[in-house]
This record gives sequence, C-alpha cells and structure tokens, in this order.
Amino acid sequence: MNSVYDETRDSALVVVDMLNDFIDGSMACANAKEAVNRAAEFIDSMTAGEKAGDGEIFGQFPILFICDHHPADHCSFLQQGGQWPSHCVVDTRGSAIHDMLTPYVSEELTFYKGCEPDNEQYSGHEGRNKAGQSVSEVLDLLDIRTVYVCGIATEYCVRATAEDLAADGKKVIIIGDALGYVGQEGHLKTLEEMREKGMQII
Ligand code: VGL
Ligand code: ZN
Repeated sequence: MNSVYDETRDSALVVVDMLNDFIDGSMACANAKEAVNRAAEFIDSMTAGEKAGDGEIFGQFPILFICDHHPADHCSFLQQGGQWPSHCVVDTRGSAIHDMLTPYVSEELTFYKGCEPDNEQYSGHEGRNKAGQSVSEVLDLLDIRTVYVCGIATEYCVRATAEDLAADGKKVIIIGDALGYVGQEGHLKTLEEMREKGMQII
C-alpha cells in the first residue's frame, strides 16, 4: 500500500516490560521515561505516524508487548526471599503498560511472563498471550525475520529476551536509547555483550 509496508514487512518490534512499576513505581529504572518517549517516536517512524484506529498498520509492523505479570506472592519478591521489591502484581496499576504505548497494544500480541508463584521468568520468550501462544510461534506465523527490541531493564529482561530471539535465528536490533536500566555500568556492559553476540545496537 505504501513504502512503510515494504520497509517493515519482515520486521516487528518487541517492547519489553514498559510497565508502570519499572517507570515510576516500585522498581523505577534509570532512563525509563526517556525510553518510553523514544519507543513511541520509533513506532511513529515505522508506522508513518498512524495511530490507534487506523487498524491496518498494526498488521504491517507488528508491535509485541512483553509484560511481567506476577501474583502477589511471587518468588522474586523480597517478602518471599527473592531479590526484588513487589512489582507488576496482577490487576494493579504497576503491571499496566505505560499510557503512551496503549494505543499500540493488542491482546494477541501481548505476552505475559512470571505468572506462576514459583517460577521467575526474565525472558519474554517464556511468555504466552491469552490464547496460549509463545512469542516465537507468533513471530513465525507473521514471517518476521528482524526484531527490533526496546524496553526495561537492559540487564535483565531485555537481555534475556534479545538473547532468546537471536538463538531463535532472528536478526536482533536493539534500540539503544529506548532502554531503561537498573544501573548504567551494567547497562553499558550488557550492550557490549549483546554486540559481541552479533546483535546490532542502533
Ligand atoms: C525485570 C527484575 C524482575 C525486568 C522483571 O523486566 O527486567 N527485572 N522482574
Ligand atoms: Zn518481575
């Protein structure tokens, strides 16, 4: 239909954990707000500025959302002997995707992870949508070969998701300024390691 379609039909965007708790909540990460702004700009550039209601564009440049989605007694929480403050608890504001990105969310392209109390899941690849499909299943159904990745946090869920996508044979392109992180040193080290593994950082 237009040039956007030709440039993007083999590619998709995976947005990792751009959820309120990682942006301004219990686990607010460095650069998270800037990362959300940058992700929204990137989406606009890939979709020629079309927004919700235009419908068709989402089929041309699929945008997948990974969501950390924990029960209140998840094993990763400090109260359960885990490493993190309580975060992204089901049915709380903290578990919701940032408002700026909700126009791009669809149920079939939203994948939930960490949903069981005793299972920590950093990788979006372990997530499932409401129909029970995995990210790799859906990417294969859509014939996606190149995956752009943005999100939070670089050192944890972004890294794990990107590595699994690469292992799956996808070309992985990390949007460097659309990342939030726990610490800058770890963020930069992780970027370097991802580069060494053959991922492109833009
Ligand atoms: C994450 C720690 C715990 C992440 C999720 O999204 O990187 N980190 N749960
Ligand atoms: Zn978590």
